[in-house]
Amino acid sequence: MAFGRSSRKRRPVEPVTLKILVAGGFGVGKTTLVGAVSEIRPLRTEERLSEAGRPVDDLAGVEAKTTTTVAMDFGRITLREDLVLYLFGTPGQDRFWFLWDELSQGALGAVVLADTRRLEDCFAAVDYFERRAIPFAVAVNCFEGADRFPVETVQAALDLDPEVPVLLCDARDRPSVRDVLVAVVEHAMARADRIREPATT
Ligand SMILES: Nc1nc2c(ncn2[C@@H]2O[C@H](COP(=O)(O)OP(=O)(O)OP(=O)(O)O)[C@@H](O)[C@H]2O)c(=O)[nH]1
Ligand SMILES: [Mg+2]
Repeated sequence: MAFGRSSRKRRPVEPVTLKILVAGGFGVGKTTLVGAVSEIRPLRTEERLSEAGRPVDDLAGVEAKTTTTVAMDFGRITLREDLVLYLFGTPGQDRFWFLWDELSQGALGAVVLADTRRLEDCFAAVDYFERRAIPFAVAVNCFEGADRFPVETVQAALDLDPEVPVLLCDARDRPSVRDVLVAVVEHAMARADRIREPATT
């Protein structure tokens, strides 16, 4: 039989693919995070920061930054043999808000990256996901020189529901980013389970 032997081999697992957004304020490290974990060469849409944008592009804390995302970042990570995440990094600047609705279509969950030196920059992302009931985790990108706060302080400052995971991370570090992504997926799955099986009283 022509295909006899190969048909006895273990069938490759068809992985579940999930879409995760990576959001947060301007220059908080979204593009860096996607690039750190992606197993494919990440798609980037970077443009050079221009003199014209200087009054609105606040570079405090990220003075070395020379480019900004104008559409999205895209990357992929296999969390398990049967679970692949597609990562969509959003543009950080307010003038690109109109892209968010498009990018968030079909997303399982989101990472909101935060920088404790300018925590208010992530308020808009937190509001966006809360309003649309998209599960998210907050990841504090620990830049050198930024004060370290316990996760409880960040949770309180952002007025988050207690079940929203808050983690400290380094957006440049693959294992650290992986932990954040696992937290988002677990949180989203747990919430989906709760919705499917409402508590019986
Ligand atoms: N020290 C330090 N620098 C970082 C870290 N993450 C990002 N950076 C730097 O901070 C700057 C901003 O990073 P990006 O990844 O471009 O930020 P972004 O959120 O994609 O920015 P926009 O798309 O413009 O909103 C870059 O110069 C990075 O090299 C970090 O964890 N620590
Ligand atoms: Mg970016």
